[in-house]
Parts: sequence; C-alpha cells; structure tokens
Amino acid sequence: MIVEELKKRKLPDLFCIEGKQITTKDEWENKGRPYWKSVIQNEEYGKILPLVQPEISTKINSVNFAGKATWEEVSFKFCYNNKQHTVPTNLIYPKNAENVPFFIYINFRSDIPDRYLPVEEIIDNGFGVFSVCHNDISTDNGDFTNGLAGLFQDGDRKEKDCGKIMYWSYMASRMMDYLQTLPYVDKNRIGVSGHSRLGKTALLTAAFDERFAFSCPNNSGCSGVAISRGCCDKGEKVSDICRTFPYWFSPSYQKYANEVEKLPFDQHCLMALVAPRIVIVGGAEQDVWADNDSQFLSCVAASKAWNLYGKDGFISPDRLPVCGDKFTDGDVGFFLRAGTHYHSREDWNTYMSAIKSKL
Ligand code: GTR
Repeated sequence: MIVEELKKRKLPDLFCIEGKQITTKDEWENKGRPYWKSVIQNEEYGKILPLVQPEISTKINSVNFAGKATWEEVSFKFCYNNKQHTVPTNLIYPKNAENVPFFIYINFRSDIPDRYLPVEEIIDNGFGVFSVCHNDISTDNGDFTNGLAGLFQDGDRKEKDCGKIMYWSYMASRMMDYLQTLPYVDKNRIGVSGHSRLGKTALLTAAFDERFAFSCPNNSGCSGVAISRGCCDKGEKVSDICRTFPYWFSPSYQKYANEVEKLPFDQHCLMALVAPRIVIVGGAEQDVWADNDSQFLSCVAASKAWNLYGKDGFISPDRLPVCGDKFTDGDVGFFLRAGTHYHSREDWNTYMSAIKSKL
C-alpha cells in the first residue's frame, strides 16, 4: 500500500543522478550527496555562506537548576565586510558530567527555560542544550540588512542567495564549532532540533553539516520534512509558503510556487542527506497544515539512502500513520502524537529516549 501511495507522488528518483543510476554507498557519497546538496542550495534555501570565525566570550549565569547544571551565556561576535554583529546564546549542561550528549536548539525566543525548551527535563535526561533565538541571528522577516544577513548581504539579495532558514542553520553550525572545543562534550553525540520553521532549519542543518549525529525536526511540514508533490488539500503547499514566507528561501525557490512538479528534487532528497546518521521526525495529529502523511512518506522514500549503508533506515508498517504511532526502531524515526502544532515535553521525551537507545 505504501508503495502505491509513493507512486502517486511521482517523486524524483533519489538514486538517478544526472541520468545515471547509483547503487553503492561510495557512489552516493561521491556523486549523489554532493549533487543533491548543490541542487537544494541553488533551488530552495540558497547558497551556503562563507565561514567566518566569531570571537567568543562567555559569562556564567548564577541560575543553576537546583545545583544540577551550569548555565553559560555565550556571545558570538562576527566581523565581516567592515561590520559586526553579536549573537547571544545559552549553553546549559549537567554539572560535573563527562561525555555529555548535546542538543543545539534553535528557538523562537531566548528565554531559559522556555515553553518549547524544558531545560530541566533535558538536563535530568543527561543531555546538555545550547540554544539560540532565531531573531538574534537575523530577524524572521524580509529585512536582509540586520544581523548576519546585514553582514553578508546587506539587503542586496540575488537569485541564489540564501534565505533566513540558511542563516539560522549557519549559526547552528557555528555553535557546533564551539562545542567541538569543549572538553566535557561528547563530539559523537551532538544533534539539532527546532520546531516548525526552525524544524525545517534543524533538518537542513544536519543534512549539510555531517558533524551532527542526529536531527529532530519537530512539526516541520512544508519545505521541511514533508514531500511537496501531492500535498494533501488542507496542507501547506509550496505556493502558500512562497507567497507568505518568501524570505525563508532563496529567490530561486519562487519559480516552483505554482509548478511543484518541476522541482528538480523533493524533500526526501534533503532527508536522505542525513544518512547514515539519525533523524527522528515529530508530527502532531491536529497539525494538518504540516501534512503528516507527506512527512511520513518522506521518511519512507529517504530510507533507501540508509539501506546503502546496510542499515534499515525507516522501520514502519505498510500503512499511513495514525495518532499514537511511534516508529523509532530504525535510524529514521517518525511519531505522531495527539494535539496541536507545538514543541511539547512529550516530543522532547520521545526524541531523547530514541536518541539514548541508539547512541
Ligand atoms: C506556518 C508556516 C509553516 C510553519 C509555521 C511555523 O505559518 O506556514 O510552514 O513553519 O508557520 O514556523 O510556526
């Protein structure tokens, strides 16, 4: 049945690279992966920005979560094109712990804790968390003169220049650079998460930056996990997102707004770039806008990339998902919880237990 569902979507073949079929892990790494990375940059999120090393400064916050954690406020000062911008972040980790697994979390607010970021639960599960507010990187609107966008583009946006999602993702990779320098961090267990537009960001980040061992895109939907072709009637379409949020993407994405079948990729190609690492996808039953069937089918279609590594990828029954499903046995996971569009503690618990069982 799922095979039939997928056929209806008429997806581009993940393994057909410029007319040639690839069949091995080496071909995937040498041809497939670079090809999809380039197509997805050029046609959707925009070209990756040049690497600028920020100047880092840190300050301890006296709040310590009942003495269980250390909270450091870390500032990243970027200087480029004779301009500078500082991004504040929050680094919180269990006291006296070693080999700490970490979430980099891109949030809508900088509050600690926050309704989407239950810091104490995360610490109690043995994880550290390094969070940033997306607006502090560059504002969530069409203004490309502020924050990091001000440094790199200064309002002048060309066809393949990146949109805000790529900026937010860029910062997540700079936070990853910093985690690499800290002795108590387990460098093999650093992941990234975010909700909704920031779930799209979390998926993109792990897809392009192979240092991320896992990604947990929460309710990411259209132009995130969900495949775009054949989106359900009530789901968000590329035409909707291009009209409402053109600045999340490169200008080049606009040309597909009403011709989704002409996209030279679909979102399963982005998912596949995470292989052979871990991706756990969270959906919510009432979040129809995020089109959960299309998120689920993306997991099925991307799974083939894990198979090249001799891994199962996505393990699920041969049917579309229903509320309460939790398929987290493979390296690609998917769950559909009850309720609305939200990054809930329930989501966090599912992500953390799935990650702990695998890494
Ligand atoms: C919606 C948007 C979605 C989703 C969400 C969010 O309005 O259409 O793609 O990303 O916003 O980020 O909260």
